[in-house]
Amino acid sequence: MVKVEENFLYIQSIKKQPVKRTPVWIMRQAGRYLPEYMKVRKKHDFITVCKTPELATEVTLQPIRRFGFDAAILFSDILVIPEALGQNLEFLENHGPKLSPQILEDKQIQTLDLQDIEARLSYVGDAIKMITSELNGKTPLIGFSGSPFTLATYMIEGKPTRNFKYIKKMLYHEPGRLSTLLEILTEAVSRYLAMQIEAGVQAVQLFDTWGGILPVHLYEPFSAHYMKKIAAELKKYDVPVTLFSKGGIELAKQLADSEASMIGIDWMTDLREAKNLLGHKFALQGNLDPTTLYGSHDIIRKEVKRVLNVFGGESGHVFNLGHGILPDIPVDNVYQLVDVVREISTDLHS
Ligand code: 1CP
Repeated sequence: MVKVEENFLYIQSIKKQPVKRTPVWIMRQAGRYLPEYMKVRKKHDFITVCKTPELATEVTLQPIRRFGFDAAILFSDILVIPEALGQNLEFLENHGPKLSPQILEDKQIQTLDLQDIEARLSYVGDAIKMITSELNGKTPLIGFSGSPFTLATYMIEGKPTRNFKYIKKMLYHEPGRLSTLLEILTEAVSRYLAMQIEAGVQAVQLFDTWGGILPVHLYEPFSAHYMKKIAAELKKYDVPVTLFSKGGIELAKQLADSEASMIGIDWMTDLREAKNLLGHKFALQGNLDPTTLYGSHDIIRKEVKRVLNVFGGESGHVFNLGHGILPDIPVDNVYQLVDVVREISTDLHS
């Protein structure tokens, strides 16, 4: 069993223990808005960074060194699972990820190979060991995966899309085929996250970036159901699980009967309403609108205050953005964000 450090602010707040201030980290904190990340990327392509433990360690630590965030997140991508299952993965400069061939027919689903998936992803375990050794008990490391539904969108569409035509066609015309794929992905994700926990991550997060394209009544059977299965599967490890869904309170509500410790709240949702509906059972993470970070320091202060006031001096909140940081955010504004979260939340907790 992996020992969870009791002195991590991030873990204490998830457990609703008293905290001296609100912990803060930001989704996509390692990435293109950081000049030191771009320096690494000038020399190495994205997949090479993910697959080389020394490089993955370096970029995971970059935002920790700069901002002293209260949690680090493993540098990797959700699409390493489809690749490990047998799809071909490329990241085309300025066009985003491409998976081929698209998964459209039963026979393509049958070629997906769950056997030895941990071995094909062993570079992730190696990176985790190196990162936790560098962090040396000072900052917890969060492992992650995409949710089965979000992974399925990329596997079926093959590339980023606006209308999700292929997966929605499958959803309505071949729902059994989509469920078969989601079952395979549920096993892959559960085993992958168990491997990450055994390698040393102190928490895990499931990103359901695209669950919000489902009509509300289909969110439970095609996305929430599988996320809950994974959270239940990981219960045996003493490690907090966060479920992040993007698509408003109606989706977050459908995670209420899960065995997760924390629910990630997107920027479209009223955090106060989320707290009223979910806060008695879960810690909440979020939910500053990422575009606030284009604003002046005064606007950032005002909006951070609004988010922090929802919890006041209570524990059970991890400050984050309501989705990933955008690549052209000025670094200076991230310093302002971290400073004001620390200053205001210290006052609220004193
Ligand atoms: O340098 C580059 O050009 C690559 C840009 C990049 C980065 C920095 C991609 C390609 N992925 C990542 C890292 C990443 N991805 C992390 C770790 C870094 C950190 O958080 O500090 C994480 C947690 C992810 C997760 C991820 N990848 C998600 C879920 C979270 C979210 O933001 O919604 C998704 C949907 C992806 C797919 C993906 N990977 C990369 C891109 C550009 C995309 C989005 C494609 C699209 O628009 O649909």
